Amino acid sequence: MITGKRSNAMAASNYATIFEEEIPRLFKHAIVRLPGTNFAKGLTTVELGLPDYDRVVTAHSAYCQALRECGLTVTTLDADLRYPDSTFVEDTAILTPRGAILTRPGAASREGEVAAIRQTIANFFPETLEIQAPGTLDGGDICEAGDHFFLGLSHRTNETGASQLAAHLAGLGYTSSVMDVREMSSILHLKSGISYIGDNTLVVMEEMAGNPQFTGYELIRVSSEESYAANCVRVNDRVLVADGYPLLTAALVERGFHPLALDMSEFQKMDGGLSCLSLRF
Ligand code: CIR
Repeated sequence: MITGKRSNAMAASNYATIFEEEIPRLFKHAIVRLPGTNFAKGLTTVELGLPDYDRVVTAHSAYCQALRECGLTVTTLDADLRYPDSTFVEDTAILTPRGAILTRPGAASREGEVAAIRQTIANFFPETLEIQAPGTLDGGDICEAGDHFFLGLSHRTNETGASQLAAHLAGLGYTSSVMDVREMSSILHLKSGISYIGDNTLVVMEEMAGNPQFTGYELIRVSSEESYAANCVRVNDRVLVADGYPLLTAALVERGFHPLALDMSEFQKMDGGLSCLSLRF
């Protein structure tokens, strides 16, 4: 996407640095985990019925294919029946261009997922930092926006976990700020409500759009009837979005983004969003 702002920057060579900062970082790899046959035994707070396993597998496969179409090499881990929620790999780590931080998921049933993915992450990031007890933190609460990270406090991520992560990120040269979403019963994680899609643009649920921390960003507001779609993912030239949310899709196109719609209905039944199905780096 070449915006007017970016075209101007391209024309003026002394703004080369600004231009570079505006390029969203290029992802080359993704890690995913196949959903297990006991996927429906995972945690959920919504009452949308039980997911259909065949449809889960088909949708997961389409998701992986979309990542490949975006140019990523996908590492696919076997299903892990010990952890029905383990296909939501995003919650286990924060991967940045400057280093990886393993999390400590806030739900007891998911704690072991980190040990199960540790070696795979170590294959790409030889030195990893970690969130330690009593800190808890789910990757779904962490929204990267260039060199700044929004850290969600939720019923999964506690203040200790967020402050440990803030210290780790500061050590890697990133800034961060905390956003408390514990009172927002409609979302599980911060990133259920906001997504950074590059080009200084945040996709934000309408009820969060007034947050002063978003000053200076371009906002794409997601209306309440489409709030599930606020969790979307910029992957190189495309923005992966949940299928069936025409207002957001149109708003993305209008701003020059290239949405790629994916069926998320079965994952939604388990409180899962698009971002949580992969770790991208
Ligand atoms: C859970 O409750 O932990 C899973 N059923 C859903 C996790 C979704 N993760 C995410 O959005 N990052």
